Amino acid sequence: MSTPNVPCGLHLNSIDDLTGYPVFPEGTKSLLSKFNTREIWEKYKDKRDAYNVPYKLCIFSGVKNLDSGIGVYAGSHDSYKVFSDLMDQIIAYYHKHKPEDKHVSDMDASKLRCPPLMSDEAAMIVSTRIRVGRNLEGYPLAPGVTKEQRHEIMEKVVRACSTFVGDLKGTFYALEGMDEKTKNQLIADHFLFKEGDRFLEACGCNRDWPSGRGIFHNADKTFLVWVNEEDQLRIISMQKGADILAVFERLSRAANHIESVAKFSHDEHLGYITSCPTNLGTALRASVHIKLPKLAKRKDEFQAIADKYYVQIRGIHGEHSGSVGGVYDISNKRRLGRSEVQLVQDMYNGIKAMITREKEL
Ligand code: ADP
Ligand code: CIR
Repeated sequence: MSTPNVPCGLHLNSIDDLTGYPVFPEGTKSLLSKFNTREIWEKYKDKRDAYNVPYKLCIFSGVKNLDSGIGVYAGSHDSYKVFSDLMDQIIAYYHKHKPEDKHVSDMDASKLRCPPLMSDEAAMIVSTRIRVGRNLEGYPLAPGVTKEQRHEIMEKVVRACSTFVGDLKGTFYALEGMDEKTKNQLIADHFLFKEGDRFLEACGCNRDWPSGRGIFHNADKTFLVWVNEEDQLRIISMQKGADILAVFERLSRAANHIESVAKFSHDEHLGYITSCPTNLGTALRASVHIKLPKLAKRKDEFQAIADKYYVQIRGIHGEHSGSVGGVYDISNKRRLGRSEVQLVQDMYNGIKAMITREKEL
């Protein structure tokens, strides 16, 4: 028997309120609203993945937050298989990656073609950051992980990080017990994750906050590892200025080192497994904070260049934030089906084109 309709939106508190087929208001654009047909819903509504994460929880972020772009998080690696009728369509639509396609990684920084920018061009770039998301094999992802598992994961990551040497050597700081001033300063300086993201909140990623979360960083804060946020590891390399090659080289060295002591969740088709389907594959976002005051006034042209070079425009205080003082966050848009090297190259090519246009204007 098919279930009655349930109107989606912020009024829904938990998956227990999702007693019927979620119906979205006119104008909802999320991929969940596009692909969660009644047939798919009926097939999965009472199913759980291998780690006992319910289908309803995987879709609850999009059911609650009508402004979601995607609206779906995976509860574990298995969610991508057991809920494949929905997941495959999202992945094909977002990444143009079909069920038979393979993903190949390449983090060899020497293959990057990014000649240093001229000094007036480099001066437009405030800072450069590249991150990859990773999760450990043998555990559920953030929506499904238990408090105990989160602590186990944190201990494993801390142990791996304690083996770094040279410029990567650093210290781990647990979020639990961190004083407010230190925490707020780390967030303002763009080193630490923000709290209370409502998209993550809705699918259970913020449970038990701040227990089991933390941040490792080296003395210069040019290399950081976030632990147990949206993904179990976010490995981050960042510094002031425009030296993209140095940032990528450090990231690649660090990620390879962690992988040599910890096994990441990965498969041939999806690459590195992440809780958000947009991050699958490389889970890499290479960004610059860049001043483009003139180009930014020409919204359509700015967006057209971004589209042409496969880059995305964000505000400078993280996703869903706005620009401050004409500074934008420009990053690669693609994640899956291209290597890490190619994606950093996308970002370089995109900002090169934007800089050229800004100078003409
Ligand atoms: P991500 O998914 O890559 O972690 P967010 O957009 O949430 O994305 O950004 C996380 C944090 O990293 C934010 O504080 C943001 O300002 C900071 N950040 C991103 N790119 C840069 C950059 N190029 N320079 C400095 N900080 C950055
Ligand atoms: C959405 O669907 O809009 C949110 N769940 C965020 C999607 C972008 N992915 C991400 O930040 N990892």
